[in-house]
This record gives sequence, structure tokens and C-alpha cells, in this order.
Amino acid sequence: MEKAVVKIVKLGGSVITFKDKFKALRTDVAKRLVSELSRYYKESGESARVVVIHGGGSYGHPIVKDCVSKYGFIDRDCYVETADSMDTLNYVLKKYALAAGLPVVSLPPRSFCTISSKNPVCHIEALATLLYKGLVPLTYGDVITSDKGFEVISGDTLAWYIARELRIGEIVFVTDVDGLYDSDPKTNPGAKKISRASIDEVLGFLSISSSKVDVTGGMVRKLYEGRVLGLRNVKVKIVSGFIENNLYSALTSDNFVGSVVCY
Ligand code: IP8
Repeated sequence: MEKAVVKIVKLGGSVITFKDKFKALRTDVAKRLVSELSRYYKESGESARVVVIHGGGSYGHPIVKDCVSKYGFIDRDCYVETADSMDTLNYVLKKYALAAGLPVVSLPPRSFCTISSKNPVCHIEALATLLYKGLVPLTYGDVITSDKGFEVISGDTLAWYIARELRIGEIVFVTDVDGLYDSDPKTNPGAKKISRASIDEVLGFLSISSSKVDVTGGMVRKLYEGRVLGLRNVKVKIVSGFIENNLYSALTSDNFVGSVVCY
């Protein structure tokens, strides 16, 4: 049997939820994205494997933000409330994925990751075993224990970490933007879209941007993290999740609405 191609797909929280509306799911978008994943999975047969990760959106970030602004840290109650809320979001997505025929298995990171001296340490053996048996591990940004107490692990961090450990060559970040630009298109009408570039070129363009309720950072951190973790020979696709069939196109080709960043 030929070696399977493994891809990681991170469904951004701002695509699958309404970020400004507490615990509000974009039901149609979420259902469509898992259907596109399912189509890719079924058509690829044995030749493709996929790990799906989702973000927190309005099920995770506002809760953490609230308790960090009140107490300065994530306390036990906040940990439990965030974990419960993330499980709720995960449960709904899992059900949509199963209904679409995608054989997902949920793996909450709080049960296999911790943070030690600021670094995530994840035991991904079970995830890898499920993946290579043809199932689709479904994991997510979560609250996890750390040597300091409780912290958040972003779905982006998980994506990079799993890619590095399993030597995965492609990560697809499904986002609410239609690609990367050399400056902010909201404030600069002359901003040019970057269709394909190296990570060093991209980091030269992008400046630090912050989002109101995103406790784990924005696009710069997303892309920079892969470089910090020393990823090499990885193709990263930044894909708009709001365009029908765009995720499917990104999974099957380089012809999609978005940007490709080479590590
Ligand atoms: O949205 C964060 O995951 P992300 C998850 O992938 C929580 O950054 C619990 C805020």
C-alpha cells in the first residue's frame, strides 16, 4: 500500500462560531466544513489521513478572558467552566462530522497535554494510533494543567506540535479571512494579497495585530509559532472558510481562495 498523505485541518473559532455572540455556533458553516472534509476523506480512500482540530471561538475565549481579567489567572472554576464549554462545542461538531460520514474520535487535550516550563508537552501516541488506523482524531483548543496552575493550549499550538511530532507536511488553517495581505486591507485599500510566500517573507510583512477577545493571539502568532517550533518542509494553507468548497479545494489542490506559506 502506498504511504498515506497526512494533513492537519484547523477549523478556526471565528469561522465555526460567532465570535461576538457568546456560545453561538455558525451551524451552516460548521456543517458545510465537515461535509467538505468528509468528501475529501471518502474520495481519498486509504491514501489520505487527516487530523481535525477546532478553536474555541465564543465557547472558549470569552470565559477565559473574563476570569483572567477578574483574577489574573485561570482558577479551578474557570478551568471547569471552560472545559465544559469546549466539550459542548466539540460534541456538536463531532455529531455533525459523524452525520456527514467522517469517522471522528474526540480527544480532549486536557487528557494528554500539559505545560511545563512554558512548553506544551503532549502524549500523542493514542492520537497517532487512531490516525494510522484510518480514524479521524478530533481535538481542540482547551484548558490544560501546567506547572503554574491552569493554562490555555490553542488549537494552533496543537496543530504545530502534532505536525512536528508526526512529521506532517501540510497544515490547513481554515480562517475568516480570504488570505494574507502585505498590510491590513481594512485600513489600507492598496494592500496586496500574498498568494504564495516563504514564512520569512510573510513575517516581514505582517505586524502584530490583536483581537478583542482572542486570548491566544492572532495570525502573526499562528504563523510565527511554527517557526519557533522549528518546522521545516511544511506547506501551510490559510483558507477562507466562508466560501463553499474552498476547504475541499485546498485539501485537493493549491487552487483555492487563500494563501500558501512554505516553511
Ligand atoms: O481558539 C483556544 O483555542 P484557539 C481555546 O484555537 C480556549 O486559540 C479554551 C480559549
